[in-house]
Amino acid sequence: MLKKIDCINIASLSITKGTFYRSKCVFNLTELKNSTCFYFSIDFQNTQIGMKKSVLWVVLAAWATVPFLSYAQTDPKPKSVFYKLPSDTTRIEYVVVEGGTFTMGDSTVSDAKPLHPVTLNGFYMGKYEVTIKQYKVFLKAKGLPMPPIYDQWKDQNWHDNEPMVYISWDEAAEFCKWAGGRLPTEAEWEYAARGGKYSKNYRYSGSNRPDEVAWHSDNAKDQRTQAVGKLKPNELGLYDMSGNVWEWCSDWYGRKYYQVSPRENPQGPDSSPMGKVRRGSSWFFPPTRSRIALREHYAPSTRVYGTGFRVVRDVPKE
Ligand SMILES: [Ca+2]
Repeated sequence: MLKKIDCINIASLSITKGTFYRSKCVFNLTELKNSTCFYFSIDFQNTQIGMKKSVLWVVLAAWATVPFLSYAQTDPKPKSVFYKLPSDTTRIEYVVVEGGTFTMGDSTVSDAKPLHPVTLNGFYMGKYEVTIKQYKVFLKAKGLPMPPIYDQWKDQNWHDNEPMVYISWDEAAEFCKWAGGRLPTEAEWEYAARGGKYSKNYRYSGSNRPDEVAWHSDNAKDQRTQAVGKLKPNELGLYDMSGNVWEWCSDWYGRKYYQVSPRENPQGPDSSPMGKVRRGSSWFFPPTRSRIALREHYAPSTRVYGTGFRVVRDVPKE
């Protein structure tokens, strides 16, 4: 991909003798004939092309323009917004997820059948899983202690840039409310994990190769949570939707819910003995578990080393 600075260089290039570079191509400009015609040669991928200076300018202008067009078509940049936490200067970054219709579910997964269209309003979604640093601000404001680490992790310390874990669904929901947001619905989570309107239909959130986007049992260092945002983001710019920690969703889990789900902004069943939905898998599970479509559930009171959350906000009314 041509960087902007390269375009500027090309635009301001004085065509004389010399060599310049664009992406992986090398242009050797050699004045062939000292005449009014100003012929030049270009060595491009071992092919020498001679042309008039006037033609050369047209070629260079077209060459410089194409990357901008392809950039606009293939690399959209969803916007981010920041909101400060109530009691501190610490902020949470949210990606603006435009509403739309997508196909939810997976016909090969027993509790993710059938494939069904879902239409969602737009929302803001936390770019990262909520970190320990951010959660500490909440605990301090509420006068609450950190939960105990009861796992056999070699390193028993809390690392600020890792996702918060050992929190129940209620605690996660309370944090979201305090921060001015809420937990995502299961449909919002899946829509965002699939890249929203920019989806490239990956199997994992941002790639077909889990190692590129997800911390899982085969690549998580020290067999524990990892700092957020270190792997490749998905099409929306969201990190760690697949892997690192499971993420609590607002819905109760319904094994057959997809068979009866309303099309617009589904909220999940009214209740369930199987607990709340959590999605995306964690560092503890094998890579295949972090497939976007797979569903999971847990009792809302459960606190474990592999379940965290991220915050969603409704788009402010104008
Ligand atoms: Ca995750």
